Amino acid sequence: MVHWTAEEKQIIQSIWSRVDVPAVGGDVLANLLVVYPWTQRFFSHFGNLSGSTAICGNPMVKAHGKKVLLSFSDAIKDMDNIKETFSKLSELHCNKLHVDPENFRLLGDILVIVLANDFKKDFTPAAQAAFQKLGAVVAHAMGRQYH
Ligand code: HNI
Repeated sequence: MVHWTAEEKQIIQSIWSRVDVPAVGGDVLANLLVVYPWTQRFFSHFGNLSGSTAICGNPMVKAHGKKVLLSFSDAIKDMDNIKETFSKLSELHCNKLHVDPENFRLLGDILVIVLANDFKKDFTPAAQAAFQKLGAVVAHAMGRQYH
């Protein structure tokens, strides 16, 4: 089981309490689609994804990004049970959506970049390390039902 120090939990929870989940979720997914364009193939039913302006303004991208980030909120509420929190979603992404688990790691990295940009100096090196770890733990949990 992953061990979280009291400090890591505190840093993550205090930053997260200030995160605008719908806005950051939209930004994270939009950035993923712009920076790693091969991820667009999973979202061809989302309408216009031709270029960064279209992606960033696409309401389906915003709505879906919010959904994804709400799962991170669930993980943060119960940091010692992240595997269980993601077991159904892992199954869905493996069996139905066929998303390569490497993409989960990319999404976690983008989340760190978006938070660093939003929080500036408040996103300390310790906060960066804690969120990097959270991204890795979530990616691992999301990849668990793959076979
Ligand atoms: Ni993901 C649906 C959470 C990464 C492609 N995804 C969801 C849903 C949640 C979710 C929640 C909605 C499920 C439902 O409707 O029951 N996704 C997460 C989380 C991560 C993640 C927590 C990362 C850690 N998903 C990704 C990545 C991709 C991805 C990296 C592709 C590159 N997800 C999808 C697709 C759907 C999806 C595709 C279905 C979208 C739809 O509405 O058609």
